[in-house]
Amino acid sequence: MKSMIEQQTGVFPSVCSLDCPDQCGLLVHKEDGKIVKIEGDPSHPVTQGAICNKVRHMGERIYDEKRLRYPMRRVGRKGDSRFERITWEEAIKEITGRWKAVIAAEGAEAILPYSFYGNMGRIGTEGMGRRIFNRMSASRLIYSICEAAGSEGYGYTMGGSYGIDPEDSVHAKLFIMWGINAVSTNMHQVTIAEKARRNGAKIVVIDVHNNRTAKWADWFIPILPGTDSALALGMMHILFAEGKVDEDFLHQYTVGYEELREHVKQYSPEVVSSITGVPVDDLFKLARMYGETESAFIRIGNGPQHHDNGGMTIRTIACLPALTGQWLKLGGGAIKGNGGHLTLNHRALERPDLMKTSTRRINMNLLGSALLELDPPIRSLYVYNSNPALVAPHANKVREGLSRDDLFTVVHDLFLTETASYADIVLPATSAFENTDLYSSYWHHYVQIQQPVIAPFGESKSNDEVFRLLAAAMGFGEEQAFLDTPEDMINQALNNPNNPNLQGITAERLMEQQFIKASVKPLFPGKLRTPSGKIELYSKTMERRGFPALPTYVPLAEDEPLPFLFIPTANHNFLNSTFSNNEKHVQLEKTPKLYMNIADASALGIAAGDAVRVWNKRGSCELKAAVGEDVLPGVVLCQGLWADGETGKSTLNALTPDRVADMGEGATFFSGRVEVEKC
Ligand SMILES: Nc1nc2c(c(=O)[nH]1)N[C@H]1C(S)=C(S)[C@@H](COP(=O)(O)OP(=O)(O)OC[C@H]3O[C@@H](n4cnc5c(=O)[nH]c(N)nc54)[C@H](O)[C@@H]3O)O[C@H]1N2
Ligand SMILES: Nc1nc2c(c(=O)[nH]1)N[C@H]1C(S)=C(S)[C@@H](COP(=O)(O)OP(=O)(O)OC[C@H]3O[C@@H](n4cnc5c(=O)[nH]c(N)nc54)[C@H](O)[C@@H]3O)O[C@H]1N2
Ligand code: SF4
Ligand SMILES: [Mo]
Repeated sequence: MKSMIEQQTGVFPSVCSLDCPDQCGLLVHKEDGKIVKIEGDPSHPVTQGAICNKVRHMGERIYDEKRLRYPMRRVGRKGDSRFERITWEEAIKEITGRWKAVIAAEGAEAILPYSFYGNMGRIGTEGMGRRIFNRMSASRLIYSICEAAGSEGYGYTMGGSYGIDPEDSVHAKLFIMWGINAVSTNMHQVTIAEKARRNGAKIVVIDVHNNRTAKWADWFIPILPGTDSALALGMMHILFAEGKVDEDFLHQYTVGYEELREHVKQYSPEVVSSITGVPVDDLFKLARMYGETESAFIRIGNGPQHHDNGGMTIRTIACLPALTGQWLKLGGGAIKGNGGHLTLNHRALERPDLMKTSTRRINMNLLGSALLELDPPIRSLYVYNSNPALVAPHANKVREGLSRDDLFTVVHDLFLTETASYADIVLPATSAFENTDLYSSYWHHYVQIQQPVIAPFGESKSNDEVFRLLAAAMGFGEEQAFLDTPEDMINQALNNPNNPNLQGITAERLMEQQFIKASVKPLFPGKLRTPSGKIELYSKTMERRGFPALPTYVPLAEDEPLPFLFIPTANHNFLNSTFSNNEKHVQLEKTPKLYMNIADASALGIAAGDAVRVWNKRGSCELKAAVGEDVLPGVVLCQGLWADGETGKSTLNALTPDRVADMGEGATFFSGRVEVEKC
């Protein structure tokens, strides 16, 4: 049979590669060898034929005239975006030549790979790339930019990234969307909630922004940023006080509920209201709603954990379902992330055993200081699947680091991103539709495969191919780890003796079936992967590590003493910075806005539509004011990681702090303070 690439016309099954929980099944329509339409796969049980606007317009990105076609070498100053065309042979020779010299002079720790999940394919992100840098014993990256703080926090309570099957949430009667803009960032959770709503379910949104998701809710509860743990503790106070807890469940499946009962007495409705800005009556209403609804589901988003106290906040919210025994009710419980259920065999995939010595680990949230301050210094940076000049905190510091003349930087991407403009060598990447790869969602329970649908664009190559060329030129090409094919690696990753959920799923079966549901069992009745095997309301591990053992409200760290807390979050039509350089998606978003409360705007003489400057000691941005009541006084908020554009003044991360959160060395994008003035 002809491969999908060879078939010039037809409809081909595929999977969305973007860093999005929905991980949709797709149908890609081709005519004369070109993608002409992308739609949701109607046979995929979660996607059910519906996909987002972003990916319906993905074709425009795949064939965007700005896409990189061949390798290039820098000819201008760093950041100037002036390059000349070179061949792949020249590129590989130059990169490995420089690496060999760096290793001879200063050791391989002077080399730092920097990557994230611009393409969620496990082979492209965690396969050959991890193997080659392990084999070289390069510095190791800590992948902490996204969910690290919340995952550690949730893990203390629940033993790992384990929640319910989102397909079961259709049976819930109450949805609490807690700090997640799901209409934009998890659309199929919204579809499922809509179905439940037709059966009488109510939808509550707790957020700092009256955004699309808040407007869709039955009840929107605005909250002051970084105070969510206080709200959850206030709910617990009322649930215990009014006898709305499930004593049997607490007794059987939790540890520390008696300590918690005493501990939450201090979080009276009045105290909590003054911390959170949520009125006392609303607090009672919410707690009673939660305590009295037979099946209540909490979808915990990224918002609350991108703060200084993010880990503790998520750890605290994660305790709520235990109080009312929700985990035993169909559709009840929570999802923060579900990655734990689909854990692959990372040792087999990434081969940490290839490392000769244990090398230093570098937090990706601190890229600026890593490049400017580390001793011994980083001499070479290799970036793929990520655009740190836009997405990493304290962007001006990152760019100062990238500007270093003595830093040899390679960027592999589909576009000449802001990061690539600082590269010495730029390599063109294939899109996900041009590769073979394995996909496992961090929300639903399906494992999926991508097989190439179209031929590589120009001279572009996949991550996997580039790392093989680099490995060969480094002299590792004949070692087995670098001979494994993508199919071998998929099977190695799926063969995880510690995860029975994946048993029987193989590359061959995926090629036949496209997606396969892992056999995930409900969490309860059962034993968790916490030290006690139970839900840890009281955590001895946390105590040992210097945290309060019980869930606690910890105020945000002190930033600069400026009037506004600045929340730069995701938008509807981009995916992080992906699409921010594609005309179609930019048109849909129009312009970067700064949402502010009318009381604050009036005091500063700012009207809707005015150009405003937002600044702090880290940097400044120019945005357009959106004035109203969508955020509380004292909060300003924007959406979308905008490309530099003409003015180069909309890099929101120029303002964000590179402090790390309380847990997981996570990012604190939403805990910075700013001043605002009319331009
Ligand atoms: N369209 C689109 N979809 C995406 C992405 C995208 O950029 N665009 N990004 C993808 C990625 S990588 C991720 S991690 C997810 C993230 O998706 P989400 O989990 O939705 O995360 P965010 O959009 O960062 O923030 C969620 C919400 O938290 C709110 N928030 C901020 N601070 C607080 C707080 O202190 N308390 C409360 N209660 N709310 C707060 C924000 O207003 C926002 O509405 O989405 C993925 N999907
Ligand atoms: N202010 C603020 N900053 C944030 C966030 C926020 O909410 N607010 N969100 C944070 C979060 S949650 C995350 S996850 C990070 C995401 O940060 P990143 O992971 O850096 O995400 P993207 O901006 O989408 O950049 C991915 C890049 O990978 C490239 N790419 C795609 N596929 C491939 C491939 O197959 N090979 C190669 N070599 N490249 C490829 C894309 O073209 C794109 O340039 O951003 C974080 N930054
Ligand atoms: S970005 Fe998310 S919602 Fe859109 S197609 Fe991809 S997985 Fe589905
Ligand atoms: Mo993320």
